[in-house]
Amino acid sequence: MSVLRKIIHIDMDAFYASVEQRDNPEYRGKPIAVGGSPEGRGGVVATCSYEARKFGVRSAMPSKRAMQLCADLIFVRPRFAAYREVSQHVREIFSRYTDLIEPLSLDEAYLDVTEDKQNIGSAIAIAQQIKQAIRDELQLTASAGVSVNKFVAKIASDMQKPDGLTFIAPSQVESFMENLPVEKFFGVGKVTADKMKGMNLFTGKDLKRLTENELVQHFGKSGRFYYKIVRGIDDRAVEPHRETKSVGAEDTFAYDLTEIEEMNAELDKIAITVAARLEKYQLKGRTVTLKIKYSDFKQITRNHSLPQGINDLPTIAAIAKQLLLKTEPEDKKIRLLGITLSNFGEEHPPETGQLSLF
Ligand code: DCP
Ligand code: MG
Repeated sequence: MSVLRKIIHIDMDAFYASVEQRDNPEYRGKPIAVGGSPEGRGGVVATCSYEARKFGVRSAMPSKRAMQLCADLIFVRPRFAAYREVSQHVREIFSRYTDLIEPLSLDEAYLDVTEDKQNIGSAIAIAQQIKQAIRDELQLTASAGVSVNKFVAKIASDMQKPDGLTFIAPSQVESFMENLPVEKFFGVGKVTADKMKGMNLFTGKDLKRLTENELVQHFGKSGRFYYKIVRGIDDRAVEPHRETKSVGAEDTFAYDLTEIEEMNAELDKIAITVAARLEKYQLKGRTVTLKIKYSDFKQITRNHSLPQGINDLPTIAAIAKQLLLKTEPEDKKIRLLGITLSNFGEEHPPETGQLSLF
């Protein structure tokens, strides 16, 4: 039998906004939004302080809408270099306890502390120490989730934000999963959630009534994952060297699309999500891939590569629409569209005076 693992998920609180409030005392206690100003073209909020969240302001919200919700909102230009520096320091703190660190973005990582470097033994104690070090050394707060697998640890870290620490004991995992609303399940988007609710499936407990075959029948390949996860089984390892190879988003439509205008409008929406994710991961991709699934489930992809990496919304949306035009789009009904960016590697070899190592 395998040993139960000890997994921690750490996520910084209101990350960009907290760094700005730390470095600019005049912003403390005030509603601030980091990201595009309402005057700027296509500005969206990257994130906002907890003071701004009270008004309903959220990540990825158009800045104009944010201003309507909170008239006193202060817009702050992002300083990515500062966020990267904090992120590196936080990772250095993690490495005092384990080398099994899987960063998901600048402000988020999984840690496997089943065996820790300092023989502390308690994952809760390690999470407390990490939070304390982040507070002492960086004057910032983070929230932690502690459990036996990645899935539960990640949901747990979000439960008592900000400055939270949530432990889900092995004996609680099963009931925790039973009480979880279906939209919290990994990979369940709006369309799938609505479909589940239409079948009277609202929580993990409801999903548990279905056999694995039934879940696959209704929800495709993901059904297999739902079957396991709802029973608290998530064997995914914490992978320290996993590189992000692609960033994308897709949408399945409640009804099939037949008009090019509708398709373009959907691509504009999907491009917003993709651009926000690229921003979050601080990546620029040189290849844009459009994915189309037709009403007969046949799927095609088309891609276009550029000499330089891009991450801006207008370019992503424009290329996706050009790719769509090459597919004679109005010939067949479309049920899903997706946009992915990849090819993130260095455009030029880094300019260092060092000898190449290979
Ligand atoms: N981010 C972004 N665009 C988004 C979402 C996030 O640019 N659509 C950036 C800004 C965030 C950072 O990534 O500060 C981390 O994202 P989180 O989702 O963890 O959000 P926060 O850390 O800001 O808030 P929370 O306290 O809810 O974790
Ligand atoms: Mg965060």
